[in-house]
Amino acid sequence: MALLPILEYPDPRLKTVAQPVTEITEKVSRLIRDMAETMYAAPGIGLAATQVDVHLRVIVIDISETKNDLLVLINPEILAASGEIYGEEGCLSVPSYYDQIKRAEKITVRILTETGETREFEAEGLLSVCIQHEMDHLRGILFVDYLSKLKRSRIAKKLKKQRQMTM
Ligand code: GNR
Ligand code: NI
Repeated sequence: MALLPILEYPDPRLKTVAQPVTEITEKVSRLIRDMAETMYAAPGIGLAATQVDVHLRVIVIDISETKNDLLVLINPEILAASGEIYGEEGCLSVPSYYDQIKRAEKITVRILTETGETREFEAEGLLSVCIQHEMDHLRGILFVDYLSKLKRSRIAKKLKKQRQMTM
């Protein structure tokens, strides 16, 4: 297992559009294990492959209190979306910044499982928000992209300053 470095805003690699997984190889399985380890260590409730500079449609999520309910989403697709929900979002690629973002409240998702089976399920509340946040990463979108240009430039400036201090 290995902890993977997480890209931080405004790294241009976070804008890369991820490619679908065509075959669940040993390499993909290792990526999933390493992403889970990285998410738990961060700690975070989700992680998209884009954030660790791998541009494949792979997501890991665990919104449980006990951190023992890992969800792996390969090639996720949203089949239906309804309602509206506002939640405070954060992102491991935008450390120490949080803001309210509007999302669909309920979604129907189709994924490929690690064993190569297609599965459909419904999600609402925090899980729904998290899936939408992670799926945005796969198309190169960050939650700060929904904020004003002014807010975004302030965030970029603050993160740059923070990084300078710790280097
Ligand atoms: O850890 C995370 N918390 C979170 C809180 C509200 C909405 C979305 C998230 S995802 C985030 C981890 C992350 O950056 N995933 O891409
Ligand atoms: Ni994120």
